[in-house]
Parts: sequence; structure tokens; C-alpha cells
Amino acid sequence: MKFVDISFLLSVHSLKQLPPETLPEIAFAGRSNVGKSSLINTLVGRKGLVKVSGRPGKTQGLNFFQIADEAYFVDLPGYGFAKVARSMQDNWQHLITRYLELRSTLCCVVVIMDIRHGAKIQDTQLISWLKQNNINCLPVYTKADKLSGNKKQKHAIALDAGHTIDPSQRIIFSAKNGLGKEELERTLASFA
Ligand SMILES: Nc1nc2c(ncn2[C@@H]2O[C@H](COP(=O)(O)OP(=O)(O)OP(=O)(O)O)[C@@H](O)[C@H]2O)c(=O)[nH]1
Ligand SMILES: [Mg+2]
Repeated sequence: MKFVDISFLLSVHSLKQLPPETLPEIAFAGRSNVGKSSLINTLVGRKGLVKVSGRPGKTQGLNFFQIADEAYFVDLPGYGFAKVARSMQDNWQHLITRYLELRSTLCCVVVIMDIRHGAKIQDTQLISWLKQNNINCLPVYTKADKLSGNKKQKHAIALDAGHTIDPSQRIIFSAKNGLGKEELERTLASFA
């Protein structure tokens, strides 16, 4: 499946606003500023579709995109952004957790991590929570353009070890040069 015919559907700030569970859904999660929105833009080949920012906390609410009549993409707000008020963080956390637990059409959560950084506790927690709840999880190590070939592999292996991920089950990616784009397309199509 090529993810081309895509349009913005709605931004969800409470469970009541969720669209009906009609199409298979793929959600994109990760720490604030890791590159979730950029990854979606690369995947769909539309630079400006999802707003990208150098400032963490850009994406607020659950942003739904519809891909033809085939699937929804859900851009989740980033976690771990300290400058957002505590009460708001709690609200996001609650909304995202309930969404992930309740959504029967959710077929995969892409967990995006910065390949340059070591394993972060919030990613580890999310990955193991998804496993416990029998939700498909696809780890993606992004910003790979920022590392040389050798370092890329070394960092990827360290992240695998930190999160107990099998190297065949994750994808090394770059929104800047398109590395891993086709592999990601193929893998997501197999879930949707
Ligand atoms: N070099 C490089 N920069 C990237 C890549 N992906 C994202 N960025 C940059 O990282 C910053 C954050 O990107 P976003 O896509 O807005 O990140 P996000 O995870 O959606 O951020 P929030 O919505 O705030 O949680 C921007 O300055 C992007 O240009 C990548 O693969 N390579
Ligand atoms: Mg974003």
C-alpha cells in the first residue's frame, strides 16, 4: 500500500471526539520533538501536511489523518515535554492511554526514537505496556542521517539491547534522506 491519498480528518482532545471505528488505524508515538510528524510527512510524501517544529510540544491532541478509504494515521502528542503544565501532561497521558486501551481498530503503534540517544525509560515503558496489552508495536529509530554508517549500527544495537528489541523487528529511518521509507511502508501495509 502506498500512503499517498491522505487528508487531515480531525484533532481529538477527548475520548468523545474519536471518530467511529471503521478503518484500520496506525498510531505514531514517541518523545516530544523526536520527529513523529516529520516521519508521517516523509511517509506520505507531503512536506507540509503535518506541522513540524524545532520547539518541543508542537503536536497537541490526537491528530487523525485519513488515507484513501484504507486507513487512519494518528499523530500522537509527544511525551516527556517538561515545559507543558503538569495538569496538561496528566490529561494527555490519560487520553492517550485510554485511546490505546480502548481502540478496537488500532492495528499498530509505531514507537519512534532518536537513534542518537540511549534507551529512555518512557519508551521502554510504552513498548512493554504495548506488549502486555497485545498491541502490535513497531520501533523506528529516526534521525539516522545525523550519524555515520558505523555509528548508526552501533547505536541501533544499543537501543535494541536497552528495549529488548529484535533487530529484524525495527526500522532505521531518516525523514531527511528517506532512509527506511520503503521498509516502513511495507511493514505498515502488512499491519493495516
Ligand atoms: N536531521 C533530521 N532532523 C529531523 C528528522 N526528523 C525530524 N527532524 C527535526 O526534528 C524537529 C522535530 O520534528 P517534529 O517532526 O516536529 O517532531 P515531533 O515528534 O512531531 O514533535 P512534537 O509534535 O513536538 O512532539 C524538527 O526540527 C525536524 O526538522 C530526521 O530524520 N533528520
Ligand atoms: Mg509533532
